[in-house]
Amino acid sequence: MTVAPLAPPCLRSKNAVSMCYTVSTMTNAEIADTFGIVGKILDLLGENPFRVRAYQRADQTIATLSTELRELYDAKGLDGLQEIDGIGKDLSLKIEELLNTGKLQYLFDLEKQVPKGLLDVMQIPGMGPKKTKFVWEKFQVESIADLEKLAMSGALTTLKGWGEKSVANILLGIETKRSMGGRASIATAWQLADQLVAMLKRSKLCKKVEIAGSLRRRKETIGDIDLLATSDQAVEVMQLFCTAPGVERVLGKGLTKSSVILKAGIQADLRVVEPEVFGAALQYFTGSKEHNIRLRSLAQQKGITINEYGAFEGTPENKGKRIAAATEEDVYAAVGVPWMAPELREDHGEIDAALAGELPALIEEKDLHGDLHMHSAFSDGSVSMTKMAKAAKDRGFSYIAMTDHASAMGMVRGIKEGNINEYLELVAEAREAVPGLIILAGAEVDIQEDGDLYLPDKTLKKLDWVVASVHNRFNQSREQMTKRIVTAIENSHVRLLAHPTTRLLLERPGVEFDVEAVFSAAKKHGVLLELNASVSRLDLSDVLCRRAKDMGILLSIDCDAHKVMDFDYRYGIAQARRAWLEPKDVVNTLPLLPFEQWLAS
Ligand code: DGT
Ligand code: CA
Ligand code: CA
Ligand code: ZN
Repeated sequence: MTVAPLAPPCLRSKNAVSMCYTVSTMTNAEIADTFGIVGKILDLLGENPFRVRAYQRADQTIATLSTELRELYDAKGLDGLQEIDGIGKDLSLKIEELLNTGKLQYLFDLEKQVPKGLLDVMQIPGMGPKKTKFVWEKFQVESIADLEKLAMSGALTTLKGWGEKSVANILLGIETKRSMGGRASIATAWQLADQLVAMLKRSKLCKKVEIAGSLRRRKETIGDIDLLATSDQAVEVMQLFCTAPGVERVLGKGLTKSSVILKAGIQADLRVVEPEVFGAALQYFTGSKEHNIRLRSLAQQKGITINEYGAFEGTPENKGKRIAAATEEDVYAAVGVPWMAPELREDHGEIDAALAGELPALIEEKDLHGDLHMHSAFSDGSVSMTKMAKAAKDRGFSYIAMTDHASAMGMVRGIKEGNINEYLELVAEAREAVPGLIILAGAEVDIQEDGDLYLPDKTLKKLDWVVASVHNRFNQSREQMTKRIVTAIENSHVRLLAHPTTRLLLERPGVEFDVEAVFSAAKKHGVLLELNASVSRLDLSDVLCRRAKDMGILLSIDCDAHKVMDFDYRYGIAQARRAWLEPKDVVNTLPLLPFEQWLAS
């Protein structure tokens, strides 16, 4: 085994004699992924479920951590790492090894025990570790292609525990994975981009560094990362970028533009431009393409040409005079359009709105005053209600709803008819322990197959706040699913429909229902629709949130937190802004008193 160097070799240039960058050998995203893979292999090998779970949790926790492990480790060593939820001695040592060497011996040893493609196989919905192990041992399946061939051959349908329907689902899963292929979640891309930006800034080689492209527009999935910089040492910048620790291979290295594939599998492009045209370049490379086309055609009507070098009178080929380029504001102003937030730039009517002076006053994270959907250890959360409540108060909230699961599914814990009083007592304890925070006693109740809720009305009546959501039987017909959800909305106790489509970002498409029918029912019965801000869901999508807003339906932006670190609203707020949401469209922007009035109304 070759050991990676502790830090990349110092880069030297004639006017930077002592330039040496200390950079982390691995990003949080890469370390999280490493643990995720370990968890999957252990699962496949039939290891102790607690160990499997420990790695899965470490994956999730680290992927959403707001501090860099490198910084934490440099500041406080192993102790600092162990302060993170779910990171004990063993995992902290593994993080240390990854930070210092970029590798994990334990994973090498595990990888020898399974074919690589099996990990992809296990990610196909319906192919849990047991089934994956089965097709591996019985049919020598070692890749998705093998699995597809096997499923198509019909050999599986006759087996016990498989059946035609589940095989059809597996084939659908393979198809879905293929069609979603090639894009990364915003969380992954954002973290990797921030790393690259930080490295470029630390180098002192660049004056300005900005994220552009779909990531600046905060799309939920990202095709590739686009970075833009100004520098008078472009050659050194290109060298630094192409040898960054997260780089797997270099696709192209030029004087002012380079493209690399990161170890995480995402492409990143960096362009260095002249400072005088930075605004024009930022506007151009932020896109979207459709927005730019619309802006350019508007410019054309005024005899102006816009490209990545600026706005020109006439055409640049005619030596037209450059009238704007330094800032984005200047470029838009040259066409008579007010600047607008990147999240709006999708050619969804934003240029007309800007011209009419009717751009939305987009919601910001600081507008939120509460959260109406979260879990404690009473169901599948990892900490007590009091701990969750304290964390909510610490982040400045004045009210929350505690909404542990009430579900018939495999979950041992959670709210049942028989333990509701015990649950309410715990809420009372949390209220006492965290004065100054209003805690609604709530539940996230399963919508059963026929639309009935898992808890009877007499139990629901004891709660302050009822959230309803679909957690199983995703394959019902569109008609059945519509009826199922509408029936739940009609239950007078229900206040919020959580993660309405049930989709998992990049993993599972949402269920099918008649959006008009469900949204109209929500409006009619005053039921809130959720923008579930958990980055694994981001449900409703931007398009559906905007539809809800346009129909005059109130939304609630909730983290669906299962642990303290889940209170991260970045992605949900980004999604809300892409949906043109303003504070008035979102119920949990209400300060406490108006919220209480709304609740009572
Ligand atoms: P992605 O990477 O698929 O998530 O989406 P974007 O929007 O980041 O697309 P990308 O990386 O191909 O290009 C970045 C921006 O550069 C894009 O939003 C607008 C601009 N751009 C790229 N190619 C073209 C083009 O052919 N025409 C125009 N008008 N703009 C382009
Ligand atoms: Ca891009
Ligand atoms: Ca690109
Ligand atoms: Zn939940």
